Amino acid sequence: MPLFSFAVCVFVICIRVLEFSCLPVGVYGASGLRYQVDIELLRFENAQGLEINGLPCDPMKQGCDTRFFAYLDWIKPDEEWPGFRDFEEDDTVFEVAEAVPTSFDINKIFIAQLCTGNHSQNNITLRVKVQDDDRIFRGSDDLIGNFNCRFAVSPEKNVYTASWSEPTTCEAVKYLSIQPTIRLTFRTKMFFTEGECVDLEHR
Ligand SMILES: [Ca+2]
Ligand SMILES: [Ca+2]
Repeated sequence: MPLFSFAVCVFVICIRVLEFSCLPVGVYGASGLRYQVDIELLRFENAQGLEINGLPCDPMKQGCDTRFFAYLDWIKPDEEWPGFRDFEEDDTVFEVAEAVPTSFDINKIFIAQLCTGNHSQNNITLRVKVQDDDRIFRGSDDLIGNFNCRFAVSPEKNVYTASWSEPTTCEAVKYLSIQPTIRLTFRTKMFFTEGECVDLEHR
């Protein structure tokens, strides 16, 4: 691996879920101040175990095999779903171990490091797709909901002064209708950091 690529991988922009692992992505020019964004998916509510169309995820009301895909969109955060890019298999971030219960805490944290000079947007959107995983055995996977978790960029001075925002409800993307009993919540924390400023380019 070229030295430059290695240095970028180690020092700069990673989106991480649970553990730090670098995405095989390119980088582009650096300017501005570097800041870190932490986004935590808090809880998912789907007490009735529904798909987006209002039907039960699986026959006989066996619950939902809930699976979450997510990516952080700071390139086109204000655009409509799905934003900057489509979802990929690698975007899986969380799966429930059991089909029931269908409401549960998630508590998964994303971390990204960005540069103020590289993008003019004042907002960032975590795009989250939630589906009932059926995997061949019970037919095709079913969509439970798509969500835009939007927040404004407002880094604190440093990690010591930064604190978590209040829990916020993600905006459900309308598909014919919206299931009001299905809700996803998140919170954020942002602060300026030391170091070279290099930004991420999505795959
Ligand atoms: Ca199903
Ligand atoms: Ca299922």
